[in-house]
Parts: sequence; C-alpha cells; structure tokens
Amino acid sequence: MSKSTGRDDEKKIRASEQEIVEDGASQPGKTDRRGFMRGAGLVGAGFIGAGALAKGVGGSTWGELLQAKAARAADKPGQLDAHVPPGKLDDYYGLWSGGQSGEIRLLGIPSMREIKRIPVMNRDSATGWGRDDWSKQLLGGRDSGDTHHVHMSYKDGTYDGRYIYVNDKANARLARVDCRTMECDAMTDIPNSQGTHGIFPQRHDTGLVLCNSEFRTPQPNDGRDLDDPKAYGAMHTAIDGESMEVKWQVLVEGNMDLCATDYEGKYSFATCYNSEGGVNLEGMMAADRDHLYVFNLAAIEKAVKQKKTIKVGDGKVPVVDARGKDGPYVQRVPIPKSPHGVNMSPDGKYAVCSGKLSPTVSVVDVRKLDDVFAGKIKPRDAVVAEPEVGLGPLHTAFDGRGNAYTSIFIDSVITKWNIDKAIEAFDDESVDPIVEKIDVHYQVGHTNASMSETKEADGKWLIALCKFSKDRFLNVGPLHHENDQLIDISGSKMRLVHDGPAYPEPHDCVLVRRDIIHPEKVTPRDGPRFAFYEKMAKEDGVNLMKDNKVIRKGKGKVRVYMTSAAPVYSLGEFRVKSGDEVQVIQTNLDGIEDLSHGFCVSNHDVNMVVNPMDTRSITFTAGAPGVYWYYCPWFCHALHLEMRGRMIVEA
Ligand code: RUQ
Ligand code: CUA
Repeated sequence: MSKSTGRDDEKKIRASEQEIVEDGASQPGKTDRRGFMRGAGLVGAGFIGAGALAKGVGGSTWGELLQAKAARAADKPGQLDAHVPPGKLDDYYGLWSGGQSGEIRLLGIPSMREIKRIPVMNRDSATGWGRDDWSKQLLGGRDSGDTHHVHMSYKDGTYDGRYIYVNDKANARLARVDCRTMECDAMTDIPNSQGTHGIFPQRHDTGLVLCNSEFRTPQPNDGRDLDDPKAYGAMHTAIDGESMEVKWQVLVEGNMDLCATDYEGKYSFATCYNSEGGVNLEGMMAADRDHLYVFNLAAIEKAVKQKKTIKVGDGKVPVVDARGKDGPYVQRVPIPKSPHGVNMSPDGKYAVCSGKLSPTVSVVDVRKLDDVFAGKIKPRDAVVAEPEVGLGPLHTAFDGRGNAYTSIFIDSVITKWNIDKAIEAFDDESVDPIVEKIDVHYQVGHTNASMSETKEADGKWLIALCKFSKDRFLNVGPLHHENDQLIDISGSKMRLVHDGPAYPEPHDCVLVRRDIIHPEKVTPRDGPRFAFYEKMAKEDGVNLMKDNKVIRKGKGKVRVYMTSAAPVYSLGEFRVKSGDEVQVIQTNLDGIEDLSHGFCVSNHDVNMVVNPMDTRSITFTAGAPGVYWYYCPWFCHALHLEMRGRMIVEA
C-alpha cells in the first residue's frame, strides 16, 4: 500500500468511529469531557453541567441527545486521500471495459490515471493489434466490437490475478486477457447467440465463465421462424475459463441481460427483462414482473453427461432445453419490472436485482434456492427484501459492512442502503433502509466498489460510471466523453472526489487490489502466440532468437526473419518483388524493461510493436517497384531515428 491513500487515514477514521461508539455507549454519570462538549454543542446549549445533561436539556432525554450525537457523528465523510503524488503507485487496478471502442482499459485507483489500453476487439495502430498475423487470426477478420463487462478469474471467492474476461456484445464473443502480459490471448465465438451481454466467472474457482444472450433469436437461426417471435429463444452459455471452449448451453424463452454467479459454484443467474417475448418496446414492457433466471449448474451438467440435450445449429455444443416452465435446470424468480443488474453480496447470501423500470431492488436470498428447486417454496418466496431506492436502479456494489450502493439512472444518484434493514423493512414499513443518496453527474450506469465482486469487499472506493458528462468538462464537440466519478465510501457519508472523462463508451469496471496482479516486465516466450511463431520457424529451419534470413516460399511469397537490438535491425535491407506477399517476423532481443521496438514500413499500412524478448509477425503486399524505408516506431535509444532499413522492391 502506498502511504498516499490510506492506512493512516483509515486508522484515523477507525479511531474516530471508535470514539463515537464509545461515546454513545457511555453512561450519563461517566461522560468524559469530549463527550460532554459534543453533547452540549449539539443542542447549542453552551455551557451546561453534566448533571443537567443527565436530566435532559430543553426537554430532550439523555437517549435523544445520544441519538442526535450519533447522528451527527454518523455524518462523517470518508477521509481517504485520492491524490497519488508523482512517483507513487495506486492501490488498485481498475479494470474498465471500453464499450464500442472494443478495448479494455487499466486505470490506477484512486488517481483515476489511465495506465494502459488493451486492444481486444478493435484494431490498434500503436501495437498493431488487429493488423499483425496472430491477432488477425484471433479476430477472424473482424476489428470492431462492443465490450461491456470485465471480470477477473477467481479462486476461493476472490481474484486470482490470472485472467481478465470480457464480452463482445456486437459479435457474440468472449475474449480473455492474460494478466502476465495484459494482452488478449484467446477469443471464443459463442454459437446460437446474439448480443452476448452479461458474463460472469464462477467465483468459488474459475471454472466456467457464464455468458448471456441478450437477444432472442430463432433457434436455430437459419431462416425458419423468421416471423414467429414465439419460437425465439436465448442461450445461457458455459465456457471453460482455461481452455476457452464452449461446454454447454441452456436454451430459455426470455432474453437475458446481466449475469452473476454465487460463491459456491451451485448457481448462476441472469436477469430477464422481456418475459413477454416482445419484439418491440411496448411488447417488452407489458408485464409488471419479469424474472431472475436461476440456473442449477449441477443439474445442467448432469443432463449434459446423460445426453439429455437437443441439437441446435451445427450441433457441436450440447444444448439443454429449459424453455417454458420452471424445472430442475432453471427456476424463474419474479422480479419487478424489466430488471437489469444482478450483483451478489460479498457474504454470498444475496443476489440483488435492480428493477430498472421499477424503483426497487429485489433481494434474493440465495440460501433459499435449494428449497425453490426442491419445490418446497415458490420462487418468489426467495425474495426477502424489495427496498425503494429511486427511479431507474441499474447496478449494485457493496462495502463489506452490510451496505449496498445502487446506481440510479433517472435520478442521477447513488443510493446507499442497508441490507439487513431492507430485510426488516420488508415486513415492517416503519423501518427505513435508505442511508444516503449522493448526486452523480449524470445518468449513472454501472457502479462498482473496491473488491466489491469478491468476499474481500473493503468499502473504500466506489466508482460511478456516468453515461452523460454534459457540462463537467471542456467542450470538445458533439461527441461528449463519459464521466467516471470516484467516491470515497470509507466514512459513514459518501464523498465525491474525482471526475474522470472516459472515451465512449465504457460500461463496467471492477477494482482489484494491486497485490493480486503481477504482470511480467519482459515477454514470457510461451503460450498460444509463441506456438504460432515457433511452428513457422520450424518449417523454415530458423532460430527466432538469432537468425536473419529472407526465405522465398514458392511463387510470390517471402518470409523475412529479423532480430533487433537497440538501435539496429540485424537486417539493414531486404529485397522482394513487387506484388509479393511479404511476411516479416521480428524478434526483439533486448531483454530490458521498457525497451520496445517495432516495425513500420513506409506507405504500406504496416505498423506494430515488438516488446522486450517478444516476437511478432505481419504480412503485407509489396508495392510498386522502388525503395521503402522501414523504421522502428518506438523511442528506444538516442539513435532511435537511425533504427531503420530499406525494403528494396524490384519489378
Ligand atoms: S450494461 S448500464 Cu451492458 Cu452492464 Cu448496465
Ligand atoms: Cu528501436 Cu526505436
């Protein structure tokens, strides 16, 4: 932990909270001086003796005074320091999705500094992602996407620092980032699906990554049932988080929005906002209640094993048909109305569903779900609270102290509410579970808090990802940035501390303690990408670490192997023929931290990075006869500008 954010401040807060508790618990006769002064200050009574206080002042009883005192003390905003001075490191990695930019971003929290952009579904000129051979193959010719939800792999209910998963809503894919290099290393197409939206890894151990189709489509989608929306359905898909293979799918009748998993590996969840099966707005909003789908993973896997499955599409993936009625695979908990987010409390007890078109959140007690599946209680009986939190509730975060924080889109607030009180309030209207609301700017979508999606939720920082920034930043034209706000939730009162412009349109983030993630500083030469280069090198009898060779591969194809070490390419020139398909395979022999080279060929749309000890390859067609300089685009040495060579293109 850096000194800047925290421990000391936290101690101070704890100490002051301690005082408050102790004051509150002290007896009239034992009032200490500080307690007395606070009490006196509270009623504005000036100097009064302890005896007078004990008897009550101005008609107030001692109990009332204590209550008022506690209330004043309870108004204490968090005292965390969000300033991270030059040279100091942040306490958390913020993993951000990038929306239509197709990328993932890494921010430092609490500074909100954007440290890295990880291209995933997009093409990136700086790194060559989407242009170099391996990423091109991974992307399968597509270079746009829509990343919404980022989550890290888990072990025992908390992050294990190995992988980051992200969905692509645009092209129904799940991608994975290897945290050793913070590069995308795998991408899986999800069959029979459109609008892959909510995803969530299993939390007891990843395990599976569950993915929801938001759009209902004909199943199979091959031209039949075009005009019969009743026959449409959507898939809840399980992907192995290690092999990235699609394991199975469950077909349901409704659409599925957000996804969550429990902490035990028994259940996964999906909110359904279109139980009506509508294909237009009115149709989708007709019912007063929609559903939380609860998937019984053991029962589904048993059905898959016993081949109680159906064939959809190419039939490569086993599909469990759970359309229609509640049964052993899926139970539908009625939730008002068009619910959006579903988030698990860090104690593993409650799945909190946000009503979106209902001003409520519904708290589902996960411990009751066994009884629901056993038919002992009705699905709706698992709902143990439904507090009113504001207009347009979307997502909920937790502080690990029993409080929940729900983003409220229409009201533009974060509502802090107490879970236990909400449960009490379900039977007793006199109980008010709402603790506080704080304005955010504006129209907040997701919210998340430090370690909130794990059992180690620590209640320090909360992020409000606001969809509109309006007037919060300098005017930069019609396309506004979004506004990611940082809120200190360590005190009993929330405190807004930072506005952060975000390039459109990131959706979600998670905050991971920095001691969990340990990227390498020099490229580890293993994994599927290196298997790809090694295969090539073996074919050509080349040692990637030392050979510099131009190899003609039959008619019109040339492979150019070259190494680089600052500030030179080992190949100062190479010759090809106009129209040749040229594949350059470059290895960076510099094993020094922060010493990237790259390869850019003038006037050929070729540009990529090659990191320390990395290899990359890129393929292009040699242009008209002439001389074309290739150069290193990354500042690597005092003679960086001299790091170049000639591609000589013959007629
Ligand atoms: S969504 S603003 Cu794609 Cu996560 Cu809720
Ligand atoms: Cu190598 Cu610049």
